[in-house]
Amino acid sequence: MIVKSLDEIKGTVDDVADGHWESRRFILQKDGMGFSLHDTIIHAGTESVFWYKYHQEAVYCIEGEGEIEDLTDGKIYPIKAGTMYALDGHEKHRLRAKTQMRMVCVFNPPCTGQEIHDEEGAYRLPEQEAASQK
Ligand code: 9YT
Repeated sequence: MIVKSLDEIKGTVDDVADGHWESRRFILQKDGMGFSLHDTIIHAGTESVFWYKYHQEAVYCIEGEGEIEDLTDGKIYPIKAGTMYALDGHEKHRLRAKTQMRMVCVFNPPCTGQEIHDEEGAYRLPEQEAASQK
C-alpha cells in the first residue's frame, strides 16, 4: 500500500514547477499503478496551451476558477471547484486560470515524472524520449 501526504512531496523531485503551474506527483509510473496522480496548482492569471497527444488526462478542479477552451472546436467551458474535464480525445486545449486553481489530475499512461512539455504542449512517452536520444 502507498500512503503519502502532500507535505511529504513538497520540495522533493516529485514537486515540479513550470512558470504557470506546480505539480505535486503522488503516483508515477514507477509505482506500477497504470496511471499517475498529480495535485496541480495553476497560477492565477495564466494561460497555458496543453496537448497530451500520447496521454489521456482527467482533471478535477477542487479550488479556484477559470476556463478551458477546446482548441479543436473553439468551445469554452467554465471550470470551478467541483468541475471535472477529461481529454478522452487528446484534445489540444487552452487553460485560463482566473484565480489560482487546484486540480487533481490523472494521466494514462502514467507520467514518469521526467516529462517536459514540448513545443506543442505534449508530454512525450519514455520510448519516444529514448529514441530521440539515440
Ligand atoms: C491541468 C494540467 O494539465 N496541468 C499541467 C500540468 C500537468 N497536469 C502535470 O504535469 O501535472
